[in-house]
Amino acid sequence: MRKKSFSKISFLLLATLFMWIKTYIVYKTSFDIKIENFTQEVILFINPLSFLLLIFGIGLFMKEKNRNRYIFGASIFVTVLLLANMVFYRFFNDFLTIPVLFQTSNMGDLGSSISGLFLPTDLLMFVDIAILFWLLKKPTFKSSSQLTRKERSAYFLLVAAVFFFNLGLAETERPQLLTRSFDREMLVKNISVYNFHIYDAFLQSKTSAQRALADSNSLTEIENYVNANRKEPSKDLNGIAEGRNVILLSLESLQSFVINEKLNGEEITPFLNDLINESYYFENFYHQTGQGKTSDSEFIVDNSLYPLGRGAVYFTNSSNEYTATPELLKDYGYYSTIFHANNKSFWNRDIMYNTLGYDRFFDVNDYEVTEENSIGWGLKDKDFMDQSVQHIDNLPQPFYTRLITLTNHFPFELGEEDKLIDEFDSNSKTLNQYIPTVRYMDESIKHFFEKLKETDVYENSIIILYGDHYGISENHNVAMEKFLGKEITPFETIQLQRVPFIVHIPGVTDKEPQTFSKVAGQVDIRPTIMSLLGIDTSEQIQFGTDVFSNEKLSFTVLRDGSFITENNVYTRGVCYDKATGEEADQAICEPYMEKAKQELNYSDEIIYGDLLRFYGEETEAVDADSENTTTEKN
Ligand code: GP9
Ligand code: MN
Repeated sequence: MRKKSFSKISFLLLATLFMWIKTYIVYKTSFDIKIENFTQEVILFINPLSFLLLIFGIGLFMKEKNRNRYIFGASIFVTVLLLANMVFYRFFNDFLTIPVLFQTSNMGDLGSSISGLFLPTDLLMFVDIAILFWLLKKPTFKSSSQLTRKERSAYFLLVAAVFFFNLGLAETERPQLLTRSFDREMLVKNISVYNFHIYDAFLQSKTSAQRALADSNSLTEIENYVNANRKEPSKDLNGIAEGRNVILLSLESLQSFVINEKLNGEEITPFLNDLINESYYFENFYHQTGQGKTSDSEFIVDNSLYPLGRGAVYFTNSSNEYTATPELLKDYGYYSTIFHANNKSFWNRDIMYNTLGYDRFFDVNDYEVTEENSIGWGLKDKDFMDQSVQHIDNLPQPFYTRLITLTNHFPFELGEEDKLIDEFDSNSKTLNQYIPTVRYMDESIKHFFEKLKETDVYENSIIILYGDHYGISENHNVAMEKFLGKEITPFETIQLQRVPFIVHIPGVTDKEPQTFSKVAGQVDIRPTIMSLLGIDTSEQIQFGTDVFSNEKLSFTVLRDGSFITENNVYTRGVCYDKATGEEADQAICEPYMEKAKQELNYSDEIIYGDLLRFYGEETEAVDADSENTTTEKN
């Protein structure tokens, strides 16, 4: 374009330049995007350009007087979008998706967490906006005339060229980029945070259509897969807890690295360490949650399905058909409840619990909550346990229940009187405070056991404890390195996704406790419970396996597509040797790569297509006309 053309779009170019530099600075300072080589750095640098030129370019269709105002407005919009991602990333280590944005009913309760995430330096994000505002009034930028058609075409041709150059480069670096949609870091790294949002919008419309297009045939392939991978439950333990109550303790943000660990000579989880010596304990057990955090863990535990790659299934698919544990257990006379002292609508729980078949949800209104017995997110865990046991004592038996703790939640606040161990000393306030809140949660679990033992419920129950998801994100790697005394590589990051999984069966595990090192994940919890109760689930569509089964495959896939096997960890496209933590030959991980992707995709298909609504229907069809259906299946 000639010089004159340039002057017509000088304001646009300036706005683009500002936003471009700003985005790159944010990439480098606020997101943890791993760059492995020079090409990747180039891709990261150029990736915001095509989107910015496009969105600002829309102004070129406007009258001169509106054009710069539009560009100014668009700058504010893009800045707010970027800032929203920055703030979200600070805690969740993840980028925003459309379903997450619609989880507005969570926002009100997030109060203390959100305000704690903003930093004074965030205001710097608006420096260029202020400059643009000032320039908006300057005559040099004001009186540029309309672009000719030719000039406009040339402009958009250039935008397209920039975009395809970027995409081409990205595809060579990362083949199949767009089919691995759950790996958001890869997408942002390669096509920019902005184009990622456009892609996310596309996925949103695609998944909305998926339910409408699904029919009972969609389930056949998945059923075949699940049936082919089904394992026999454990021979020794099957039915060992028949007819007993099931009590699940969902332990907020508890990771395995604190188990049997000390700070300044003091155990961080003394009670759990003792309990492990009277229980079955799995030291290589992984959480499999995504953006839905606690609610995702609940979903996995009750359904043995994976949560979604984007958004929280508790919000996006709360009116689906499921065959969750409460529903299955109803046939065996079980009464199902949830205990959680938070607003009932947080994570859309009230709606989802109904869908899953729970009989009763004891929410914040069922607890006596005062200023004295509250901290951070609400009722302190110890008081929560105390009051919950009183309710439990009055439940009809047998029951299936889950207690969801809260005190050990970011920002990990605790009153002086509850600090039973020192804070850690590092540059991360989060990790420092995490240690005493974990210690406090441990104390509250001890209290729970003591109180429960005073009732006649204890002896007739099995108690299963698990960490819901990580508490310390990768943003605190420097502090974690200090704590663990080793470098946090992508391999270690996966190993940090281990959460405790403890199965306590009074009268059984206290006599013969055992620690298992086989690889397992939250998806295995439901089949394990069912097997202990002696309930047959061979008709169910589930992705997990009874952890006590001898046939159980040592394989667990995480929601971002990373997976763990007996000897290896696969993450971010690299295969690692578990024994050394060093890179291993890719071929070793190869056989599991397809399986990992397939499981997640099948589970997604079930949820997006609401396929379980066809389940009974299909079985009936098989009974009525088995020959026909068999032909269809093949
Ligand atoms: C909120 C609690 C915490 O009720 O379960 O949710 P999280 O932020 O951990 O998903
Ligand atoms: Mn949680």
